[in-house]
Amino acid sequence: MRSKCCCILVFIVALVSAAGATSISMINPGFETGDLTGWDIGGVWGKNDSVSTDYAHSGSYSDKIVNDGSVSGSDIYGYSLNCPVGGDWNAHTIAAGDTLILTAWVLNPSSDPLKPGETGRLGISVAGDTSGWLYTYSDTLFDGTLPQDTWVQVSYQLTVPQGDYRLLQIEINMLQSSSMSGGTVYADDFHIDRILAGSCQAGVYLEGDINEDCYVNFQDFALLAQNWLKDNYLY
Ligand SMILES: [Ca+2]
Ligand SMILES: [Ca+2]
Repeated sequence: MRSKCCCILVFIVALVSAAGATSISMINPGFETGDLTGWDIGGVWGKNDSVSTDYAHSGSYSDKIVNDGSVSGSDIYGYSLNCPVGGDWNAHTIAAGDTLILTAWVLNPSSDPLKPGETGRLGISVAGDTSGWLYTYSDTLFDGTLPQDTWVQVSYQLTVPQGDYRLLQIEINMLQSSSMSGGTVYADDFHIDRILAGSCQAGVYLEGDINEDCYVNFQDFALLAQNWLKDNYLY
């Protein structure tokens, strides 16, 4: 009886381990505090952005990033930053080789639509004790061609490079074209998944996982048994 329980326990542990992907908790990912808690720390981590009730993908609030019509310097873009691990330098939760998948929902409002030349991206920044900062950004994920008044999900992923890097912040930004005024985008419901390096989700399969479903079990054995003692050594 005891050995049977042990077998069951080992099987459960194997299933949990095989899951591989985990969500990284964020502070206020849907802006439902009604302000920029978690996003705007001391007014430093955002620009031309605010929390709005104009639109919401879920709940009552979303992030509003505006083009304020400025045409020079750092005023030509708006952005919002979040530190998913609380900006904790010692939070060694994100290891080199892990893959981070950042998703968010964005909306192009008919009341103030994105203008030609305005582009939006997602960003993931990692940093290390000795490696310094690494800022990475997606290609353009949305622009003036985005359907109006419809929430669209956008996604960007990064495999953390080897070294002492770990995740520190994520970002959404909108860059306006020069001499262009107007154009706003709303963003809501950010989410981050981490895929562990060496996991099945990262495309690494255990030897014997013939059908590559992340488990080595009787399904794989059945596939093996189908051809047991057969050969296709052709002359
Ligand atoms: Ca919301
Ligand atoms: Ca399998």
